[in-house]
Amino acid sequence: MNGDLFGGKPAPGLIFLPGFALDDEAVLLAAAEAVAAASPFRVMAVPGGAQMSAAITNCGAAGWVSDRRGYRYQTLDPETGAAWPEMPDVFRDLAVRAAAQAGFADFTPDVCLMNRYAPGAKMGLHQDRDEADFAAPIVSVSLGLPAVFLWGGPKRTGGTVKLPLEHGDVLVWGGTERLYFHGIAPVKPGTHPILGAVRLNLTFRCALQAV
Ligand SMILES: O=C(O)CCC(=O)C(=O)O
Ligand SMILES: [Mn+2]
Repeated sequence: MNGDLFGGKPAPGLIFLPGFALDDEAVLLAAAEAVAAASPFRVMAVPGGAQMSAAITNCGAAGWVSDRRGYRYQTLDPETGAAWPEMPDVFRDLAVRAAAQAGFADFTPDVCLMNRYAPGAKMGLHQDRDEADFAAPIVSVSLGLPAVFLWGGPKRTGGTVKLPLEHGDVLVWGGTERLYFHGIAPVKPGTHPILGAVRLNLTFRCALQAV
């Protein structure tokens, strides 16, 4: 499936499902809007004090948050003081199907982080390592403006391969690559026919429970 994706360069462990979310785009976007109406997108600070460039919100059993004290999951939205919105069924179903298609049959995510990028916004190379369960994979859904996914390796150094992502594409990674570094290059200016000048990413993980 990964074939010639990277112009012949291998991207072991990264499973690319082009257009996998397209059939569900309308229900996914309606559900995302409902989540954001209850727990609005906000820009969080990172431990060094700088602001993240993507705005975020969450749904599910807990939400990923960042502030000067560090990164963590918490069951209450610090902005509303209430529980994060429940994960919409259409979100969970899509993530379960994508993971199964990628070879992870028993994945049931308990959290979904939503990242909203305006043109120019990016996400530096990082590992997803705040979850209790690294046995579970990560499912990442791209909607709206295109972006370039940077796929590294187990160390921050060593370079990245660049994967262009379009509206409806889904990535899955796990197993020995679960902690590989990855990021998003600055989003180019543009207008998506449905979302406008926005890239929306849905990242599904098992943060609290074992699969
Ligand atoms: O926006 C993306 O595609 C990646 C997001 C990501 O890596 C994260 O939220 O940890
Ligand atoms: Mn990540």
